[in-house]
Amino acid sequence: MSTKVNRLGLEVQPYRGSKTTLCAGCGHNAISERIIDAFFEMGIDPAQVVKLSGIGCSSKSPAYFLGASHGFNAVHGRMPSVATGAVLANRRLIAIGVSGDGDTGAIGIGQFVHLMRRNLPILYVIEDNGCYGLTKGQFSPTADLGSILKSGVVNQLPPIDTCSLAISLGASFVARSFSGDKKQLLTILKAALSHRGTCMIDVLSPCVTFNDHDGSTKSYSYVKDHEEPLSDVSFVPFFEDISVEYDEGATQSVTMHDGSRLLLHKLERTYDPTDKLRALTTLQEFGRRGEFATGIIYVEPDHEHFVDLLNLVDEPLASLPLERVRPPRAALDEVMEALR
Ligand SMILES: Cc1ncc(C[n+]2csc(CCOP(=O)(O)OP(=O)(O)O)c2C)c(N)n1
Ligand code: SF4
Ligand SMILES: [Mg+2]
Repeated sequence: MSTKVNRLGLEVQPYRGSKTTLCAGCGHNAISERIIDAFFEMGIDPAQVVKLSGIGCSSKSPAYFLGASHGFNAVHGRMPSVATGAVLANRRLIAIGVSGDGDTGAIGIGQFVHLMRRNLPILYVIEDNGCYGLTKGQFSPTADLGSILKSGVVNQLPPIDTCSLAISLGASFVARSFSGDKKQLLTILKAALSHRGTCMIDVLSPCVTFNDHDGSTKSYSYVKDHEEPLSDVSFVPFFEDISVEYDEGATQSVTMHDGSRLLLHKLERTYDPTDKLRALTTLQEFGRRGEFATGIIYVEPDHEHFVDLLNLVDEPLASLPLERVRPPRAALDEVMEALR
């Protein structure tokens, strides 16, 4: 029996990680599986990847995928600054950050805001269960108004919509998906891996232990009933022959930075993910109805990212020899002479 290999000739094994220690049925486990599939199918060298996270059940996930990649488990809510340092030190790394709704929306909100406005090249996944799973299920800032805890406590605060926030701050690829929707999540992850800039994906990911009951708006049954894809997304990577046939009137094609093609087959409504204002009003409209719009909500393939903005040299800073980092004596003498 022949084993499936990707375009690098690698089997799926190096894309896997340790055995999960999360609860059976936790949405986060399904997301790890899709991340493994996406990196394998895109043929990305695991040695070129850095995985980053903060603290929480979600932030434990990078241990369960890409076992052969670099990794850094940061302090609670502080992953964005560690990620920024890693990406700037080595611009050739492909960075994936995994966070939770608490890690991002509460203690880490300040860091998240600046990561989005810088449009750092990173795939930033929020595993969003509307609660602090690791510390026994308290409400997080993405818990919906009126959502009820198992203990009967009602949430009286409005939620932070991480997608609206990311779009208004400057992230250039923003999506929402559901851990239970294998096909959509895999397609979005693959498209995100072809983008250069911040890809913020909020994945609704039920916590089966503390937040999967009637009264929760992040339970499997609630999300299944209230999720509506904006379009049926398919994706053709740059290394595949782009000869797909599609009906011009019903499908919108977006060319990604690396030449990959995103195909959005319209459902009954027309949705243009390159229209920022429309993306924001769509999120508001859905939120008001207690529903979740899923799919690629906003994409801006040509938005300048942070590494280019800083005009860094092509060679990673981490491997630049000292002679190229430190000006020679003559250059210093010249500066001193000019100041006389
Ligand atoms: C500085 C600091 N404050 C508080 C905690 C306690 N703590 C650990 S995980 C967590 C919340 C995690 O929630 P989330 O990011 O949503 O992840 P989940 O477990 O739900 O996946 C908190 C408050 C901590 N570890 N460090
Ligand atoms: S407590 Fe909740 S979030 Fe944490 S592993 Fe269990 S199901 Fe997942
Ligand atoms: Mg959480």
